[in-house]
Amino acid sequence: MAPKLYCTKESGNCYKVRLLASFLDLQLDQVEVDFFNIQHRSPEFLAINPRGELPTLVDEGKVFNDSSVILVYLAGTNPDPSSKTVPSSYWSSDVVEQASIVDWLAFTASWIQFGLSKARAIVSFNWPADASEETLTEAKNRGMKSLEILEKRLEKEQWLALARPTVADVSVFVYVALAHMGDISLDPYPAVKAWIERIQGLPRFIPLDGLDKAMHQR
Ligand SMILES: N[C@@H](CCC(=O)N[C@@H](CS)C(=O)NCC(=O)O)C(=O)O
Repeated sequence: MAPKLYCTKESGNCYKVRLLASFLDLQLDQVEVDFFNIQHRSPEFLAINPRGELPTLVDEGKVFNDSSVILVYLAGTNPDPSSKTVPSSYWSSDVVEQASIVDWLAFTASWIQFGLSKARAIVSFNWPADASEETLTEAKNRGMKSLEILEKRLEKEQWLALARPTVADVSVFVYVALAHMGDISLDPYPAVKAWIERIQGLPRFIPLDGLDKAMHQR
């Protein structure tokens, strides 16, 4: 049976999982959760993921509550479409290489989540509705700082870790590509823009369609 992905269509964190699944040619059974009507905080959903967050993946009784963890699980337990070797090239069986990938997953969880992702949620979805101008400014400043960090890295490297596409790139990519939805321009970051194009050129890339539609403009 295909792993069950609880997701919502506007969510970049959910898209990361769908993108990796496409790169790996994996089928997912997608269950749409009505985020803006707060279905993710219903007792039924909290019984699956007590954090009340999307995405959540359930595979043969195992539950994964976080996009980075889901990426590691899927990339680590499946081969690339072209090879029979597990783990796929999006992960590694070497612990030092794993650590260099996890470094960027941690960057996503702190810098991207509370910077570019938060600015997009406030500007384009009015989420949370009570976010102040100060909160938005903090998110945008963090977002721009994270783009500076990425720019320096990508001036020297084609990919974030291991000199090949990995879950590090999949994880960081989406909210960077959607920075404009948080009123942040990518024009000062040419190496970041070139990296976005490289990811979009990978075989089996799926477009951001639908993710780039705002429900609200501040
Ligand atoms: N660290 C989590 C963050 C997930 C997250 O914040 N998801 C959002 C949707 S994109 C959510 O469910 N937020 C709950 C809320 O705001 O009530 C991950 O990367 O999976």
